[in-house]
Amino acid sequence: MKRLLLGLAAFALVLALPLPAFAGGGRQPDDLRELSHKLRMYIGSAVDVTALAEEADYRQVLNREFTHITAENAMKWESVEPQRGVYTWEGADAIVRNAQRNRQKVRGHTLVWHNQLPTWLTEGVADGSIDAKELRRILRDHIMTEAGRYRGKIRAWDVVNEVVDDEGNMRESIWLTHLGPGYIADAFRWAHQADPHAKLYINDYNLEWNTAKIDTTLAIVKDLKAKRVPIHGIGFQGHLGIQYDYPADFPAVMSRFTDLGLEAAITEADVRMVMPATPEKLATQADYYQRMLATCAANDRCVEFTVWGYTDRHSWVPGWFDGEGAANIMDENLAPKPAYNALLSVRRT
Ligand code: 9MR
Repeated sequence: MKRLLLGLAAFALVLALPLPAFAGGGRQPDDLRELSHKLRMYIGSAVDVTALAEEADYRQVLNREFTHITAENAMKWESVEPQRGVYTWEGADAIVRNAQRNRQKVRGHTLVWHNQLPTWLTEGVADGSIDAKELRRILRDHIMTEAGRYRGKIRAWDVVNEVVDDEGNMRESIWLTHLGPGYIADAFRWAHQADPHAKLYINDYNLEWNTAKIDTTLAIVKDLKAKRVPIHGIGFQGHLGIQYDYPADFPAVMSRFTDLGLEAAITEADVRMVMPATPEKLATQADYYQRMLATCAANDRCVEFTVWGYTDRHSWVPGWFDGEGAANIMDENLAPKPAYNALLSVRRT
């Protein structure tokens, strides 16, 4: 009897101890690569091609921590074909090679966008020297050439990026204006022809919460599927800021897309703040990051969580939002911030 009581007391003591944060699989993972394996999903980062070439510490942490990468700029049209017919693949090739050496999958970003187009193209369209028929041929060639070059080396392509505006209209772009809305289906078909095994995505920002954009994007996906166009994935960029409420409906929004049979990815996560950073702001940022990753981990069809750069040393945020910054999970010296540790505590639910 005494033994039984002692046993019960010991059991009660065990119950009273705080559970480790990573309750599902015992101890918390040591780094994001281990977390990626435990969650059975890819954890990625955007890559700055200059930093990859010139900063050994940046390269080392990138290759240690991540199981997926996206070229931040090196695969965009202006980077790969700055003059008509003159291709500059060096940056994109270096990123793909580095990924292969380090057992990282690659997200191709991006085949069709309204930004970072080469000037020969935008000026040619503006001055009428490139007409609609030629423009369509140019777009086809671009997709076939780039997706073809990396055939078999890209897990997923952002085929079209940001094609819906914040009011929920089809975005005004040279593509919509000159080719009509059918350019989207064309782009997916061409990409599939060029690389039949790549998962083909539509990708956008504010899609975590903007209902007008969500509804239009859902309508586009349904229309493409009805026409048997090869579309496989929905990308939520995940550019958040702590001065705004966290988009609490995000899990439900993601399900509306995955219920259509798409896979999902969070493709460009970062969480900016008005500077200076304080411990409170960094704690809020950590919470936002954790909730984004948890949203992906809770959805069986969400396969990838990628941050838009992993260090505050290289971030698009200060250059775009006056007075804002500190959006990434490591600081400028590559020391983990609270957000990094918060990610490590996420588990599958
Ligand atoms: O991070 C990219 C930055 O270096 C470029 O100057 C910018 C140009 O438009 O594009 C940034 O990346 C964007 C991405 O390609 C698409 N979604 C929004 C990202 C942040 O602007």
